[in-house]
Amino acid sequence: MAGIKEAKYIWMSGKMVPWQDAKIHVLSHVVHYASAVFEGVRAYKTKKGTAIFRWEDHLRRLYDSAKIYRMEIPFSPEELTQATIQLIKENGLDSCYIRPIVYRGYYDLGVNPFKCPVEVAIAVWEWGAYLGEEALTQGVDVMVSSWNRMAHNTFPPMAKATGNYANAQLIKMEAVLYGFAEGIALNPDNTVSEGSGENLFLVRNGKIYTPALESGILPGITRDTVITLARELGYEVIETLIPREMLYIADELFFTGTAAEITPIRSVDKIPIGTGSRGPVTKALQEKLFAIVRGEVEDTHGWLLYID
Ligand code: PPE
Repeated sequence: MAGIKEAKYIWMSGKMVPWQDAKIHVLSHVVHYASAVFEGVRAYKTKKGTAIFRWEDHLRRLYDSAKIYRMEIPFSPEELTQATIQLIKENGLDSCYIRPIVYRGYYDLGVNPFKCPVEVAIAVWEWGAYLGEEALTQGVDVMVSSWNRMAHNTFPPMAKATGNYANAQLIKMEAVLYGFAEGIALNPDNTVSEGSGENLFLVRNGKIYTPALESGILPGITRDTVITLARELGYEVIETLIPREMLYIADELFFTGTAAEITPIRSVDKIPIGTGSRGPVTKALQEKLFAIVRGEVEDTHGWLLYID
């Protein structure tokens, strides 16, 4: 049995394919040269039915990632939206993770990707808490990775490209083998970037800091959500370069991401952060985010796309 919670169908370039049959050729360009860009989105159960959180923003980032890699997505945003809604319905899921992926398929090998077809697949499945069930309340223990994040002019971090996750895997494997839940990578200039699959926030003296876009980060949709919500709660949010040692002396630290949502960090390199448990700012932001995604408060930003 697979670790992933299998659903019934996967959408592949226009067709609903049974989960077990959603296959590509082993000589597809993507397998050899990481020629793919993707997204990770969540749909939540609300009183008014299933709602996809910030779908348009994720879609925009998918087309942006493809643009950077000179890939032309052979479907319009409207087509991908309809495909996703239909897929969630046909799989009978009321909350799920959504993984659209755009990849170079089978035609020829060799680095030059241009002749290989650009194909699209979308999968949906149930995915629980990314860093463990207790992580959302108890927080996680993390380390500063010995691996750096890639520089902007190497593998552009703003593109959510599969190749970037070779670096992410080095960070994650090291952390896991050393007994930590996650690693935080520094940039080549030694400022802080992000976790292997999450953005990072820091609270100190009542102000909130997060690495700026030039810090080798993915421009996270949850990051943007948290910046918006924190400002609404009256906090000053500063996007800047963050030196490593700021991590250790933070009052609170937390990760953000579609999969990780808002996950508190309770220690870095075995140094307890603040009181060593989830802090009040982290908790307030979690409560605000969860109330919005579950449709419990008014969706003033138009962030929810109801599928019915
Ligand atoms: N940084 C990285 C490197 C990253 O992969 C993610 C998402 C984020 C930041 C947060 O971005 P956003 O989801 O838009 O707030 N990581 C995805 C899953 C990683 C994985 O497949 O594992 C995710 O959270 O969906």
